[in-house]
Amino acid sequence: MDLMDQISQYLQEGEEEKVFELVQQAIKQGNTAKDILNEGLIAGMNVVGQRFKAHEIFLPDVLMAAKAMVAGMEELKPLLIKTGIPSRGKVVLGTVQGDLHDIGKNLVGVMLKGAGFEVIDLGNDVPPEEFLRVAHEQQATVIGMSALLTTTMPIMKSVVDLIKEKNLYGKIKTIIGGAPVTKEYAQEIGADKYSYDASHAVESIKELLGVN
Ligand code: B1M
Repeated sequence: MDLMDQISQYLQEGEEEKVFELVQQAIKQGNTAKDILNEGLIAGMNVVGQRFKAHEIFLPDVLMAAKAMVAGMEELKPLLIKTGIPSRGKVVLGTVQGDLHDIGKNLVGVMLKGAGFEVIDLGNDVPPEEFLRVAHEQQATVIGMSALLTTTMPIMKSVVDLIKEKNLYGKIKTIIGGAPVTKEYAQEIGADKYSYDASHAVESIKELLGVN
């Protein structure tokens, strides 16, 4: 089995230490952070999602896999974040209210920092007003929202509606993402951008802010 498949396999089994070690090994062997992330960690997590949906595994298994994913991501962080780049803009980031899934959101944060953006990460379960309050306080021009549950997606609309209500539409831009979110949904609720993954989110935010 190749190293990426092993990372994926151990992640599926929730073997945190093994994933950590193998990611270190993959880095030493010269694999790129992007490949380790996509072909190892995310590939493994996708299988976990499918097996959970099919009731082949249960919530504690998903939690263990998530912990293994976080362990692997910790090793990749320094490779994804370059230091000393002047700030290209401020982004307020969070997983919306009622939603505790933060792995994808954290990845978006890491990639944004890597691209030189200042990220104010509000964590998960973030109420609409909190996104607005912090964006206003910090004079951030972009709000990034993540949702992994179909039931929490409407909170994204609440944030956009609140922006409109406060006459800040166009001044504060929004970008949304997460597994159930689509481009069509972004258009429907009036979000400025939708991104399907963390790298694409960086490109979209650059477009929103007119930086390259
Ligand atoms: Co849960 N979960 N989960 N879960 N979980 C899903 C989302 C689910 C699809 C699993 C399934 O049934 N197949 C399902 C949702 C069904 C639905 O609504 N359609 C589900 C469910 C049902 C639940 C619970 C309700 C289970 C229960 O309690 N019975 C519960 C809800 C808790 C809550 O939030 N209130 C729950 C709990 C959990 C854990 C806590 C165990 C754990 C989360 C741990 C954590 O995040 N710290 C967990 C996990 C790990 C998953 C799966 C397996 C994996 C999610 C993940 O981290 N993927 C997930 C299945 C799946 O998505 N395939 C599932 C890896 C991550 C890198 O991808 O987050 O998609 P993702 O991020 C991507 C893109 O989406 C994008 O970039 C990232 C990649 O580069 N992206 C953005 C994300 N945010 C973005 C923001 C952007 C731009 C791009 O701009 C700002």
